[in-house]
Amino acid sequence: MKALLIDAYNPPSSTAGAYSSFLEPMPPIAIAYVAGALEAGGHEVVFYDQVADRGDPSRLEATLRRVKPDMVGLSAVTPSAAANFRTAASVRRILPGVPIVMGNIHADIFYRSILERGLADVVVHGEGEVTAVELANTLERGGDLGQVQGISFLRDGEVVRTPTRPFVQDMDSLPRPAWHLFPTDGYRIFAFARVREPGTLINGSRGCPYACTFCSLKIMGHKRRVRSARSLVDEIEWLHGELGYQQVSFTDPIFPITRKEGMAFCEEMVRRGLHEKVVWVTETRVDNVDPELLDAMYEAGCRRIMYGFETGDEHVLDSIKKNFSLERAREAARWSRKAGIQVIGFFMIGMPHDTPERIKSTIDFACKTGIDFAKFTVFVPYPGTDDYALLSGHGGLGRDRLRRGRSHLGAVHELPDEAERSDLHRPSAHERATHPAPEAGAL
Ligand code: B12
Ligand code: SF4
Repeated sequence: MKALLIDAYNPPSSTAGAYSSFLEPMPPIAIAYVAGALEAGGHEVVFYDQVADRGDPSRLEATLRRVKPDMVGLSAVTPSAAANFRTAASVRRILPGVPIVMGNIHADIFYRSILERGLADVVVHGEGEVTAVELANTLERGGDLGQVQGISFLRDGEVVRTPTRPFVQDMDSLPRPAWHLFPTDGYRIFAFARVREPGTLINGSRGCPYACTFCSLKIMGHKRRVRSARSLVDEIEWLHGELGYQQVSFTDPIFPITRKEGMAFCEEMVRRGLHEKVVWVTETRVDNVDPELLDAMYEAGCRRIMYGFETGDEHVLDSIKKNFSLERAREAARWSRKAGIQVIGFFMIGMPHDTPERIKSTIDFACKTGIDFAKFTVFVPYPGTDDYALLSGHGGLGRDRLRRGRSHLGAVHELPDEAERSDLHRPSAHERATHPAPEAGAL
């Protein structure tokens, strides 16, 4: 069948406000993975970048009429949900009989209302590759959707959810993301992670064994599943050799997680000489690095590490269950910079146990820890997290607020302690003042 996958246009002002100019179209890796799987499964895939057309409704309509898809796929995280719903409604109006399939975190959680409101015909839960192919095969032959694991759909007006599909265990067996369908010069990596251009994203592992209270990444499970160094470096070789990319950015919540895994990847990069051709950046935890591993990472081409420090206050750190100490965070930053790797610090302002004093400690920590760039975002209690449950139970969270402020622009919740919501906005002004861009031209 012919599947049309759409990256829905989410106006940058709705996710980044005053920082909109930093948001350029970024590689849609979820869609690229689903596209790769569908192609490998024998289906034709067309990708429509609604972002490039800045949501122009006439271009969407022209594309739908030209492509005449048998199925349309959309990908909804919470901040992009409204945009996906708008696009879904247009697809429904223009091509009423064509099934709309929606995946990703927001669809996974709110599948019931999405189906009942007619915003999708099928919601894909969890990891999408195997399910997308089975679903396409089933739709093509007019088979029984009830036989496809890991989906929800409406039958006679009732929501039916099929049994959960087990996660893919052999990560090397996944087809590559279909980057060949996406223009190499059509996207840019987030400014703080951009070292060399063109760059794209790479996924080295899925799942996370930690349980931070603010984290909504449960969609890929608790058990971490890892690709082999060989498979990863094969992909980097392809991205560089055939598609011309000069940088890859890991999308994993944590990469590497162990020294063994990190060393194996670094050795393979050096063995194939790719360390001299491609730079890479990654996000990991401060308690997963040590000086020897960091030296090896630099040698293998790693130029920036993003650490989720989150806060500069020990009490808040404990309350969000990060399970490391501020001292360890300082050490990791020092070791990384000593190895020659720039440090990007992620911080959240306004977590449930924050107070004005604790927020000040976070800003102090960011200023004094010797990191290269600090990114402050206003904490958002995403659906599906412990913090969402906590704040909803508290009466401190209105759904209307979540709808308005879900993208780290403004607080959507009341803090149990004495901080005012306005306190949560100030630190973003510090961001560029105290932390110039890591490299000239990066921002
Ligand atoms: C890479 C990434 C991006 C990339 C690509 C996103 C994409 N959609 O492909 C870019 C840079 C574009 C991006 C942008 C944003 N992101 Co982002 N991103 C990530 C990141 C780091 C990795 C995601 C990843 O590894 N994907 C790999 C693929 C394989 O997994 P997946 O995305 O879950 O997709 C699978 C399934 O969900 C499913 N699936 C997904 N979509 C579909 C569609 C169909 C049709 C089917 C069948 C299946 C399916 O199948 C896929 C393959 O298995 C995550 C954090 C993390 N470490 O996971 C944040 C994260 C997903 N992003 C987040 C946010 C907030 C944003 C932005 C709003 C940031 C901003 N302020 O602009 C924007 C919104 C994007 C938009 N569309 O408007 C939040 C979402 C929070 C939430 N609960 O909703 C996360 C969780 C980070 C965080 N902790 O805050 N992001
Ligand atoms: S924030 Fe990172 S370390 Fe914590 S649970 Fe989420 S993915 Fe894991």
